[in-house]
Amino acid sequence: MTTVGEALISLLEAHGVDTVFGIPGVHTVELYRGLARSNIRHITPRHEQGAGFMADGYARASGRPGVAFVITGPGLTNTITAMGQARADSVPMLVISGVNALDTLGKGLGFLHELPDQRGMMEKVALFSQRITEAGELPAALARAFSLFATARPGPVHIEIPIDVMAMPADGLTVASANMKAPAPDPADVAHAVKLAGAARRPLILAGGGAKRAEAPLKRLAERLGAPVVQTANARGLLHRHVLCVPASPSLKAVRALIAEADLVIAAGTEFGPTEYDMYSDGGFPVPANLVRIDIGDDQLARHPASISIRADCGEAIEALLAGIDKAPVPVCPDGAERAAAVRKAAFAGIDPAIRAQIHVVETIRDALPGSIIVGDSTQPIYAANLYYDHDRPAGWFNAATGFGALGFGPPAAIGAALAVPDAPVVCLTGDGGFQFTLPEIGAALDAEAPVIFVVWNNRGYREIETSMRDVGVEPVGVSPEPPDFCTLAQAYGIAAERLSGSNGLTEALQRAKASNRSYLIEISVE
Ligand SMILES: Cc1ncc(C[n+]2csc(CCOP(=O)(O)OP(=O)(O)O)c2C)c(N)n1
Ligand SMILES: [Mg+2]
Repeated sequence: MTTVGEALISLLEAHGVDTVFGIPGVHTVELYRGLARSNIRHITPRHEQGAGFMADGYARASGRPGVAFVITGPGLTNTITAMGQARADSVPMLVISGVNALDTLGKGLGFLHELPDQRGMMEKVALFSQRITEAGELPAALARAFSLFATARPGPVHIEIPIDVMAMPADGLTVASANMKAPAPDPADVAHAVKLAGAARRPLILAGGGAKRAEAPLKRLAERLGAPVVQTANARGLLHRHVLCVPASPSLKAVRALIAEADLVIAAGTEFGPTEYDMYSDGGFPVPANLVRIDIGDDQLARHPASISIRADCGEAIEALLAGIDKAPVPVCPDGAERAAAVRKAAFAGIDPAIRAQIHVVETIRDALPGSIIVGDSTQPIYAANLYYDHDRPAGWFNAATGFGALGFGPPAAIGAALAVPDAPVVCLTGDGGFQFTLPEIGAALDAEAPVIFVVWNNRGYREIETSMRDVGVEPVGVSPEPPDFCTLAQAYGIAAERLSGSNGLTEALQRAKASNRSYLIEISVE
């Protein structure tokens, strides 16, 4: 006999899942019956929030959905923060949890791990939450999740399996085919956009996280139009060192001026979120007159109306635009590269010198470890580089400092990234405060042989928050939690560690870390 739990594992394998992040409990032991015999690798974090963030980092680094297995009740509530982050950043994540036996649900009898309405709670954060009440429902539920990940803006999905259902017979279940084809761009919309491009003299491209796997067509479009490419944090790594690359926040004055003077803006895979476009809450983002939006999500397109809304995968839509542009008399903007260079210079010059020094720390990491994935937490050098920083690898720069902004994201997300892309060096850059949220996950990095280099920016407290208090005349309170001795802690876990005074010697320390081929911790003691 095959049980539902065993069938679930086979179906996940059939959907291409190779890793799950989870903490088992009595409510999920039946999920592990099939796992032990499968080709799926199981990674055990130290807390379910870590499972969610690892799944997130895995997905962002690889483009493949991240999967978590958690128990009902506290296992799932511990995962919600990571699901909130995945929802905000459109990250494909499948969370599979147990739930108590079917005939006990909703009665409030006080069974172990019971919540009043687990699915109702999950529906508020997940794209959908579905309970499996009999074996036959499982293939379609999974197909629904994987199809959504591929054909709309992705996000977290929750499937719960009651403990009695997990053990039920499920012989003969086969995988339900999921529609994985993203909507194709409407030819009339594309033709309309090509016409606008034909009339434009100062075109510009805004690239968001939705464009990060479309570097080749994006580059061709930028070059064909002579259009500077402004990038949100989630797009960084595209067009590294290209003459048209503007790796700078659309909240910066100089970048906004460039956008304001554009007579055509093509926005690819960006939600115009205020933490990117209005970081200083001054409402000064210039709404472009001729705006062509490309997005895979119709709900997202509806939120910010545009002259033309193209619902499609960014890469496909850009290819379609290029095909149209090649057939039409569309001019190349002759001074795009010149204007991009001027804006890069002005944007960087407009940033406070202390923040520029923090950007330099991130550049030092990039240059010491070419082609690395840098996963950030909410700490000063990450905020700084989100303002201005040109990463050298598409999909190689991500953090939770924008959007949902969950502190503690960095360490587990970096572990997920390292497991997803084993040939890239992976660096987690975290502050002393954020690191303490998820510090025990360094143990999971060691177990999983994920050679993450943890770089801790230790300024002894929640400095960015302290600054925010001082800026508005609030006497700082609650912002100086004393950090532990991170190096001794790392060593207690069996992880080599070294402390630097400032960032001097960072390059050499990173090279030692990389050469060790294991997890490693570098503490930057900030004066
Ligand atoms: C879950 C969560 N709690 C609280 C915050 C608010 N918060 C944002 S940054 C920050 C301080 C982080 O301190 P640290 O990691 O040391 O970075 P620093 O600002 O000192 O560089 C806090 C408390 C948050 N973003 N997320
Ligand atoms: Mg700090």
